Amino acid sequence: MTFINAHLSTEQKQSWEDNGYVLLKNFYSNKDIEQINQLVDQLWVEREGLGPEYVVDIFVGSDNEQRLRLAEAPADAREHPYKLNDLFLSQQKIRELVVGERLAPILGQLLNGFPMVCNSLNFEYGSQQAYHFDTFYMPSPTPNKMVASWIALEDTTEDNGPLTYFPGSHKIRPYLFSKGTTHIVYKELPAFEEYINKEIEQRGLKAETFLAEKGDVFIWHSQLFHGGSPIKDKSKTRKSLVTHYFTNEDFPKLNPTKVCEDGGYMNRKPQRVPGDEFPPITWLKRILKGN
Ligand SMILES: O=C(O)CCC(=O)C(=O)O
Repeated sequence: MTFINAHLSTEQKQSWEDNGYVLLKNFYSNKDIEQINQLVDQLWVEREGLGPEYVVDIFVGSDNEQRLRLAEAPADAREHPYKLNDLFLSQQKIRELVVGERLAPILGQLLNGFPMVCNSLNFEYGSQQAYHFDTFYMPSPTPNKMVASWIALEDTTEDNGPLTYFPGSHKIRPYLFSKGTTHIVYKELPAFEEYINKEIEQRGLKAETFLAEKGDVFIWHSQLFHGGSPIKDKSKTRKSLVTHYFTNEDFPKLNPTKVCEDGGYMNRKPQRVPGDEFPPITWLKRILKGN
């Protein structure tokens, strides 16, 4: 399949090549975004009646971090950093935003393939996640056949934990851990850090932060080194929606559910929570093995 180059401007294509990201300013309207914010509000209110497909990580970044079903989350969990996982599995409004007819052709162009959502994360606060490559967790079978979109569900400021990244870091040769892949081996992080710090210094790369406006969409390359800045004012929310995509071509046995002509999503099981019975193999490993 060949994808036409009709959706991105010359500057945006240049930014993808040079910096490893594309910014789509004011891409979604206030109305589009408010639908998502209202949906999240409604899910929290009605959570006790929700099914097992609603999985949340609560108290993220603290000693009390845990993964559980949203139905079992205590009300105060919403006042601290959390990740509401994979709403695309059940919510059409999320699918339409993350891989609907407006965004899917752009993702397809960047991936040169049929974009397929593999996971989504709704944040209400900054993630404060350490700098990382997404290929630590979701390496695509074919290198560079994965991208992520970040949709601003409200404005970002210096205080509420903006997204941060090193433009140009996607050109750094991917670090291979001892298993010969980019998949993270935690005890080898010190060696990785030595490698990446040296690369960043030699290339003169400088971290930038993205002060987003509600409705902006930022798309990054799977090898862009990025993370979440510390939240300076803990009372401030920073609502955002992050989605990671593979291509259908990389998973020929999968039959993604189409959201529009140009994109779809993996119709897969929700994430396991502690206590679940099914075998101790993650959905991603199952998919990578082709079953
Ligand atoms: O939104 C953020 O702060 C970072 C999210 C992120 O790094 C990710 O989901 O890969």
